[in-house]
Parts: sequence; C-alpha cells; structure tokens
Amino acid sequence: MAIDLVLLHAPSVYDFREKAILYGPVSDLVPPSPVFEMYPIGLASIAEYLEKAGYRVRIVNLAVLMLRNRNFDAEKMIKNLDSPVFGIDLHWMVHSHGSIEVARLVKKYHPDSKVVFGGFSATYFHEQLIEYPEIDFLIRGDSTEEPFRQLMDCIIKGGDPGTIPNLVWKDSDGDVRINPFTNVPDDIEDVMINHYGGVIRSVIRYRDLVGHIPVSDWLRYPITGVITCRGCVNNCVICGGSNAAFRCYHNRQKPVFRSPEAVVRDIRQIARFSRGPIFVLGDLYQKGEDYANEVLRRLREKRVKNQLMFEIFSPMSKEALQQMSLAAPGFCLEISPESHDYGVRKKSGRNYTDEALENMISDALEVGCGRMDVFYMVGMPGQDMKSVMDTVDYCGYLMEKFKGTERLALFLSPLSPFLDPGSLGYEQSEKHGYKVLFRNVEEYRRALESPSWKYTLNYETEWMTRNEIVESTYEGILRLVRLKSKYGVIPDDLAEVGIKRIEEARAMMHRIDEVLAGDNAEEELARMKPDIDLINAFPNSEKIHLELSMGKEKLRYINSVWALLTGK
Ligand code: B12
Ligand code: SF4
Repeated sequence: MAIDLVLLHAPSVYDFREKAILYGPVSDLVPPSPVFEMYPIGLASIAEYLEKAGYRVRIVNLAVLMLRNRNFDAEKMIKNLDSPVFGIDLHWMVHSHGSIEVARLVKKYHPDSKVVFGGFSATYFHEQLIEYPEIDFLIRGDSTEEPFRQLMDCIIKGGDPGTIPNLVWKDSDGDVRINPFTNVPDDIEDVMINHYGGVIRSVIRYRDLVGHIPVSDWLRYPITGVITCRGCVNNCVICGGSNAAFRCYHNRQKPVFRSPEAVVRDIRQIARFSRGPIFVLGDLYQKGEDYANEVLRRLREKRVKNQLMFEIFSPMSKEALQQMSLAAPGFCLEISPESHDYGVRKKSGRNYTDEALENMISDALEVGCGRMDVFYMVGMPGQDMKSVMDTVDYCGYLMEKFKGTERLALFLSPLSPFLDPGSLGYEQSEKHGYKVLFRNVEEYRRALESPSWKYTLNYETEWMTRNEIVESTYEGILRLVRLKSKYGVIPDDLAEVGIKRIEEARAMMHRIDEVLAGDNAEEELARMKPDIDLINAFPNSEKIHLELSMGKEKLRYINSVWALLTGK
C-alpha cells in the first residue's frame, strides 16, 4: 500500500542496546522507560489531519520496536519503508542522539525522500539543526498540522516552499531559508484531533500494533492522555513549556484552550477502546472556574468508568474538589510542589504554602479522592543537599499526619536529564542560579552517550554540583522508600526491591566514576555492560507505586474496531 508520509519516533540514544549507559531515575515518574520511547501526542494529531487531507500516513515507533525485541533490526525496517517523505520528531531534547541517527539512516537508504523535523526542541534549535545534511525541512511551532499539509502538497504536487509558514528549509543552492513564524492558531478545534481514532485505523491498515503503541509497556498498562491546551499560564523556572518559553520560541503570546465539549468528547472516545486510566493534561482551572466547571458538568452528565487523573498547578478549594468527585468518582490528582520549603518553591515559580497543600490533601481525601500524587524534585533553585533531605523528612510528617493512607502517594525525582532549553532557568541562568553546561545540539548528542546519567545532566546549580544532585537524589529516594515502608504505604517486598535498585545503582555509579578516572575506561565499561544492563532492567518500585489499579478488561478491542469503522 503506497504511503505518503512515515512518522518515525527514535529512541533517546539510537544504539542504546549496544552502549553501556547507567540511566538513573530519569524517567521514574512518567510512563516511558529511560529510552524515552513515548512519541509526542502531536504525531497522532498530524497523522489525523493529513489523512483528512487525503494523505496516507503511517506512524512507526522505532523506540518501542527496539525495546521490545532485542533482535529487531531498525536499520532494515528503515530500509524497507518506502515513502517520499519521512517526518522525525525532535520534540524532547533527550532524543537529539536518536532522531539525528535515524535521519542519517533514512537518507542512506532513501536519498531522494525528504526528511522533515519538528517538535519543541527542533523549534528551539532550528538554526543549528537545518545545517545537518540529513535534514531537508523543519517546521517550527506548537501547531504544525496546517504547515505540514502545505509542505506535503508542495513536495507531492509541486509548489514554492517559500510560502509555507513556520518552515525552515534549504533552497536549491543549499542556502538556509527561515520563513515567517506566522502559524500560531488561537483556535485549535480543527487540529487537536486527539482521540486516537486515526492511530487505531493505522494499526489495522498496516497490521502493526507494536509500532504504534506509545510506550513499551502500554498493552499491560494502557494509560492515555487528553490534552486540554497548547501553552501554559504559569512560569515555572525549569519548564520549557512555560508561558515565557512559549512566547520566546513558539511565538505564542498566551495559551489556547480546547472547548470543554472537545475535552469531554475525547475522554468518552478513549473510554470506548480502553479501560486504562485517562490523564487530563493541563490544569482545568488555568482558564478559570467557569471552564473547569463546564468540563466537570459535562463529565458528570456523561460519566466514564475509567479512572480519571487530573493535573493541578496549585491547591484546589473544597467546593471544587466536591465538583470533581461528582464528575469523576474516585478521581486521582497530581500536584508538584517541588520542595517542602516555601522559599525554594517560590523561587521555582510556584506560589502556595504547605498549609494550603495540607488543607487540600485533607479535603481531597474527605471528598473521596482515590489517589493524590505529590511530586518533589531535586535540582531546584535555592535547594541544597540538606534541603532535599528536609523534603524527605517532611514527606514522613505527611505520612504520619495522614495515617499512612495509600491514597497519598509521595515521590521524589531529579530534574533530569536536562534543564529544558527555553525555560527561564536556561535562558536567564545566572538570575536563577543555574550553570548551563551545554548550549548546542552536538554537546547534547555526546552527553547522551555518557556512561552514567551524572555526566548527561546539562546543569549544575549555585547550591549543588552534578555530583551532589545525583547523590542527594539517590539518598533522598532511598529514605523516602524506607518511610513509605515504615508507614505501610507500600508493601515490604516492593520497598525491598526499591531499596536494592537504588543501592545497586549508586554503587555502580561510583564504580563508573573510578573506571573513568583510570586508563582503560572504554574496555572496562564494555566489560561492565551486562551488570549495568541488569541494574537498568531492575523492577522500578517508583513506577509500580505510581500505577493505578485497573479492572481486568483493560483494552476493549471490539470497541476499538467500532471506533475505526465509525470514526467516532
Ligand atoms: C503532556 C506532556 C508530557 C506527557 C507526554 C504526552 C505526549 N506523548 O506527548 C508526559 C507526561 C508523558 C511527558 C513526558 C516527558 N516530558 Co513532557 N510535556 C508535556 C506538556 C505538559 C504538554 C505537551 C503538549 O500539550 N503537547 C500538545 C500536543 C498535541 O502537541 P505536541 O505533541 O507538542 O506536537 C505538536 C508540536 O510539538 C509539533 N511536533 C511534534 N512532533 C513533531 C514531529 C514532526 C516531524 C513535526 C513536523 C512536528 C512535530 O507538531 C505537533 C502538532 O502540532 C509539555 C509542557 C507544555 N506546556 O507544553 C511538556 C514538555 C514537552 N515535556 C518535557 C519533558 C522534558 C518531558 C520528559 C523528557 C520528562 C522526563 N524526564 O521524563 C518526558 C519525555 C517522555 C518520552 N518521550 O518518552 C519538556 C520538553 C523540553 C525539551 N525541549 O526537551 C516540556 C516542554 C516541559 C516539561 N518539562 O514537562 N510530557
Ligand atoms: S511545569 Fe509549570 S510552566 Fe510547565 S507546563 Fe507545568 S505548570 Fe506550566
């Protein structure tokens, strides 16, 4: 079947299966593994939009295929794919190694096909990336569906790329051309097609389920996300998706929201093919109470059985929690105060007190919240090693106060591997106490190949070196797991696994440091690879704790076929 466009998602490091890399807890609190196999939701949105315009689009998640099968030959797959256009996401900077290597392979086997890059990191680094010989086009922005359609028309039917908004390209003389950045829609109803109907159609058309799934483990734990907006009202210092970051490199002056109707429609459509949890991304209260109330009212009217998870940026009132409970009984909430210390939290761009947080936890549990996840982070402005340990002690206090209830789940993770390019911390590093270690794409690519995550980190702070960031991360997680076990929040066997994982990883990190200081580092690391792989593959107690329990019938295959046939 002829394909017009293949959208490829690369692993973080292309040859991760051959390299000796101790990953560290860099992706403990998100569904994907440290290979970062999840593709941007936007690929589904691009695929759907272009299919509507008459193009045949196939998504191939190379990272998942490589993770799930050691013998899967990615190069052979790329060779066998036949398409005039290949799109490759460089959305997260963690893919700067894999995405460029995959582009190289596409050009090796398909020299006449065009390679198109896009995503947040591609947008930020567009001037450097377009210089790579394997990249023909790059589309900037948080909304590339319409420019991509125009580019497809131009490549397939002929036309002038100079007229396509947001496009960065090379003309026939090889000169770089940067078109005006004018496609920044303030109405995203047409482009946010996000209920995965197109992905399901594509799975069936290409008889390839694994190549479409977002994370390696998704069939066991099919969590899906519903996006409510593009942009954000907040300015968290570490975030490359903050209000300031969107203004600075996406040319978006203020966030744009989907209608409550569209958000609820997506939730209902996902519920037709999956029983897994549905994560509503972006605080509903960003756009004000009326907006949030309308979403909740519609959800209450058309309830789904799935566990709904809501992200919130600041504590909610008891009345709002009651509304949520009526709309989504047993709802799950996620909040990230970053530190127990109000000073650190404020410096990080979040402005609420511990008292407000504690009151909300209490109210949420009272109105029937099924799970309240609270995330703390290492690597924040104003935070030293002692402050990290104090955060863990505060977690102990919370567990004591809320009597070790399993409904309160507390987590600690490092800001890793990168402080986001485009974030205030990155752009105004001195002001916020950050020392940024890499500023160009090649430095990132090399850093990702480092043998331990300590050397991949792209920052230090005024208060902590890279060494202190990793040491306090390991020590903090270890203490937190012990506390969870003491208060009975997690079972003892899970705690044991968690403790072993951290202790072994920390010891291996020290071993790698010693080897790097010696003479035969390369050979020695190659010898250590099997042990490093074993540690990377250790069951991840934090991920297990984060998972919500589900009914037995996780994916409703029959209903997914229904969604395919009706497009609803
Ligand atoms: C939702 C979200 C997630 C979800 C993922 C959802 C998903 N599958 O996309 C979760 C929670 C899992 C997640 C994880 C991570 N995230 Co995140 N995430 C976000 C968030 C909050 C919203 C993104 C969004 O709304 N997208 C809207 C959808 C519809 O559009 P889209 O996917 O961006 O795609 C559009 C464009 O980007 C572009 N595009 C994308 N790909 C391509 C490819 C081509 C070829 C083209 C032309 C265009 C293109 O066109 C698309 C359609 O218009 C942003 C912050 C923000 N305010 O934006 C951070 C953000 C994107 N994440 C970020 C980070 C760092 C991560 C992690 C690396 C964190 C970590 N260490 O674990 C992981 C990576 C996971 C992985 N790849 O395996 C940073 C990225 C900074 C950077 N430049 O690297 C951001 C900016 C902020 C942050 N720190 O959270 N994330
Ligand atoms: S981290 Fe802060 S700025 Fe970034 S998306 Fe979340 S609330 Fe917005």
